[in-house]
Amino acid sequence: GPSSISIDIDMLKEREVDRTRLQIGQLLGEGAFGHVVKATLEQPEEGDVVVAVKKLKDDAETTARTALLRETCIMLLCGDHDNVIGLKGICFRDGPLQLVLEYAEHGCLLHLLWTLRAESKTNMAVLSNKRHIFETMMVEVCSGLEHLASSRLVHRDIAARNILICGRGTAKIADFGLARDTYAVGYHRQERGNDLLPLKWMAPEGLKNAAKFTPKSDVWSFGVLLWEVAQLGRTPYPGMDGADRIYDALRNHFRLPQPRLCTEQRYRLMQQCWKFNEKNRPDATTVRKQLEADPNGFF
Ligand code: ACK
Repeated sequence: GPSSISIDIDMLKEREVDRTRLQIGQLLGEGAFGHVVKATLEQPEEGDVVVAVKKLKDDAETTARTALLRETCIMLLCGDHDNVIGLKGICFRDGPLQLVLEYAEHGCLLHLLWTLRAESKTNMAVLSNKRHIFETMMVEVCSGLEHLASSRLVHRDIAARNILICGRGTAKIADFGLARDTYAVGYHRQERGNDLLPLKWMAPEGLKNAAKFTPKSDVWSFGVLLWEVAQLGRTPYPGMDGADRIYDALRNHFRLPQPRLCTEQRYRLMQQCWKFNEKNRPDATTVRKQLEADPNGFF
């Protein structure tokens, strides 16, 4: 597979955490090949801190192990940014590989949107009251995307389910399970037959075989994320399934419809993100500036 990314063993050692410093707590969630558990990391000097630990399932196969190692490498290459979930350390000695991640106390954006939708049914005012919170989160995700692009990384799975909300409501990009280093890899084929690919968030160049992903592919997905926010966490393209079907629809100029809860201007921004040719899409910086210039685009 396209696994030409490499990191130095010293980069791992620098970030090593002794696994005996972790007190494992409750399960936070399960992904395709691993679990995420809440834990306390003992830090005698700075004080203990709550973290999220990502680890493989006990029966994980080689492909899953490789995937977690790849994710580790990507997070190391990415480096720290306020709007990317932080890697606090890595456990790799005396047991299976584990990632120690910054804990997001408010969970994922998708769940917040579902809660907001439920609240808005009895009280429409919550939408205008909370508008600025969600506008700010979208600006923050854009800042995170700018950082990824400057590190030549493509996330490939930007979606409300992968935006985590930390203390003081800061939005952070999480789950680098599908991320790629475009500098080292550039071109790669879609993993055919993998039902778990986020087809409804993927740019056409990602839906096609032998596709080239660029940071502009993440801009497409960001447009779908804007749509998810305006639709309070509804699933895009209901009833439309299969990469070929979605690709054909996009090729024929079909796009997600304008949500009721966003302005014309905000919908035009989404449409810019969904230009078929990636060269015609704005970059994350341009998208962020447009969001900042239009602080009442949602709800
Ligand atoms: O949507 P969730 O509740 O938030 O379910 C997923 C699950 O684990 C599998 O990824 C949750 N999760 C992942 N990383 C973190 C984190 N750093 N802090 C809190 N929850 C997390 C995620």
